[in-house]
Amino acid sequence: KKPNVAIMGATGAVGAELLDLLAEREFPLNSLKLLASARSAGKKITFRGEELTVEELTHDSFEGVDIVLASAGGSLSKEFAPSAVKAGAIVVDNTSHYRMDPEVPLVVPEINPEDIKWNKGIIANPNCSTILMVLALWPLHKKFGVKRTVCSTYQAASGAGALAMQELEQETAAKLKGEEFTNTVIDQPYAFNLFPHNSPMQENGYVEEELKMMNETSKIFHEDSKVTATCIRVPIMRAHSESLNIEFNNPYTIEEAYEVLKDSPGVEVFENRDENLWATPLDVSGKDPVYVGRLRRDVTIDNGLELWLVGDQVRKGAALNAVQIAELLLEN
Ligand code: A2P
Ligand code: 11C
Repeated sequence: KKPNVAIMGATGAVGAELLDLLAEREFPLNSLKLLASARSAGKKITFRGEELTVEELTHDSFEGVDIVLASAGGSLSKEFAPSAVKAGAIVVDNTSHYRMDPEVPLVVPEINPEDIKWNKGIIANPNCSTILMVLALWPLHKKFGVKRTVCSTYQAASGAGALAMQELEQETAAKLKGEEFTNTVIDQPYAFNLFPHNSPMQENGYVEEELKMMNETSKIFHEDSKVTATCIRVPIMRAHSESLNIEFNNPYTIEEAYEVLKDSPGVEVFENRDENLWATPLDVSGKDPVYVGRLRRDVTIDNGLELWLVGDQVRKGAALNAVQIAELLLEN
């Protein structure tokens, strides 16, 4: 039987991408319910040629729903996911709220699809920066044994939502005209600027986004992974970039590392060494894979590898990973 699906946060950046992916991948659907805030209730969205009306999210929204794709923010998932589970639905949650809950599997289908089986109604989608990193890290780890990873990110406005993308555009236009601009979504000057990720500062000096990358990787890999991260917000509209410095337990060659990545699901090698051209956010926006390149030996240690990766955070970093989880649910 085809499932009844609901999207929580259907009018947001990830919500729009979820709609595109359900259509593009011909996801089997009996019905599709679009949920958002009261502000959007009544709004029409065309899906596969059919006009659907956005409804206000309430605790009664989940009657008869089999799968909920939740992308409306952590506090709303906290409040509404239990109601969805009570109504008999499985929630694929894109927010950070349930990710580290030991009762909730945290899944990247290319890495730990088997974890879906022990879900108790909620399955968490990892943080976008984590998903992009682990897609490259996992196959290398299986082959050479990763001892330690240092990650630096260059994160786009899309990670902060549709309103942040709009604001970056408006701020850029204003500054080009020499006008004053007051930021309201991102709380500091963003156009022509960059800054450590705008998530809460933790006691140990990391910001929350960095800790998410570190902790989620261990949960996905089912082992204590040594990852340290510096997350930076850059004035890019969409697609996150990351530089990884990886130390392996075992000797490796650059050729072998390329072979591993070429054979890895969800990963594409993208580079043009002769012309010094590598994957950029503009190249990969709207694309599914995580693009890796610039593999080179870290000359300061024995088994060190440097690499560059770029992935569309709204797509594989969020909506695509969630739809892949929903597809696995249907298979099972
Ligand atoms: P709305 O457009 O009605 O505000 P983004 O992450 O791109 O900012 O999107 C957030 C999503 O979460 C939007 O679909 C937004 O709907 C939805 N949302 C925000 N607040 C609420 C709320 N109180 N109830 C339901 N949905 C909400
Ligand atoms: C960003 N990764 O790019 C963040 C947003 O844990 O789901 C997503 C936060 C999360 O700003």
